[in-house]
Amino acid sequence: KSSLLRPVQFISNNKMLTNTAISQNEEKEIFMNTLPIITETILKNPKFTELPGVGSWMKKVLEYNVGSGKKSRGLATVYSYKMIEKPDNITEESLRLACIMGWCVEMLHSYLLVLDDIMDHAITRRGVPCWYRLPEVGLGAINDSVLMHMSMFYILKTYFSQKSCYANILDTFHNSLLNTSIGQHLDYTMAHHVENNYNYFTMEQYMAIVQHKTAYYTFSLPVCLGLYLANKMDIEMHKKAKEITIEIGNFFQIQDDFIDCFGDESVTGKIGTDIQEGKCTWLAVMALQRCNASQRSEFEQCYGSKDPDNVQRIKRLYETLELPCLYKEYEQKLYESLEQRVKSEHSGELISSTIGLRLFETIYKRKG
Ligand code: GPP
Ligand code: MG
Ligand code: MG
Ligand code: MG
Repeated sequence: KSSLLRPVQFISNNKMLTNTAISQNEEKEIFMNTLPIITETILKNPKFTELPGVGSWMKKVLEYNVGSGKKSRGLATVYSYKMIEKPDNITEESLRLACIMGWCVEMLHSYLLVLDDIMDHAITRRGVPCWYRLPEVGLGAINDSVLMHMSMFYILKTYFSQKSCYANILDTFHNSLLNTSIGQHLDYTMAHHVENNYNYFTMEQYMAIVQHKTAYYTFSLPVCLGLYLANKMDIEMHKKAKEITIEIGNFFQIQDDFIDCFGDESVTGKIGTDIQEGKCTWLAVMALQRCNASQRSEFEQCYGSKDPDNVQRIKRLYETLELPCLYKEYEQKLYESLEQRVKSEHSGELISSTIGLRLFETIYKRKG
């Protein structure tokens, strides 16, 4: 294991010592143990008990779409809460609520993935066929995603409506979804209306896409929820946390783009479609920045094509342009700059940088 991946040793004088005795696997297990509470609560909704056929369909939807996967976002919610909350306030009940909140983020994610896979013509997800590709599902998947989304709000209402931060929590979910759908709109239209004019594939445009479609809901949302769970309402603190989580979330999508092209399907559980779909990815933007005229014309000829030979030519072009190497360097630099920030910052900023570094460590060098 790389020495960079040692557990974050929290600075003891600011009482942010997290329980380093609990390994990441144990944290995941505790989180997983809360899933039955989620399923049970949803299925006990009178709307579903009154119509048992719909209830049993909902059960299938949840079993197939929620619970598998890395659960980065759900776990990030729990980590954030644990890091922000005063150790004396962390109880079994407060941790259970943090896990429930984490599952709400996971449900939002599952809801988005079901729709995203339809839009991206994806084939597999988490090692199994995408939900919409099951013969008994089809485009009914669109409605199933609405069922998941609304059930997420039912969970929030059941467990958090009596809390003073309920309105803030709802607002945070709504804002994240608005951002995500803005990003998804940009992602979709860039790929489908570009008409072989790759002048639109700029780094600025790319950053706007990924910040909206991924960074907000992947890391800003969990950290913001962690702050609310710990009753931290301070606007400045939220602002700082947002800045750093967006930076990490943007990189998370760069990794996703890299893995789509160069990842191992047996690890990622999904078959890449970015080149075929003509997506504005980090690799495509970097390639366009670095290629000469003949490489650019090859790119224009092959990109956005389903022909496996064209896809291979694009992959070879990325390699010729040394993008895998640049990617590794980028990741390393980001890690070092986050470490540096933790070392040099004070008070409010220290909290967000420390959370940022810890979250970054969970995705550093990820393969899936
Ligand atoms: C990830 O993009 C973005 C999302 C999952 C957001 C979807 C938003 C909607 C409003 C539906 P991606 O397509 O690169 O993800 P993946 O590689 O996992 O398919
Ligand atoms: Mg996709
Ligand atoms: Mg997509
Ligand atoms: Mg992707």
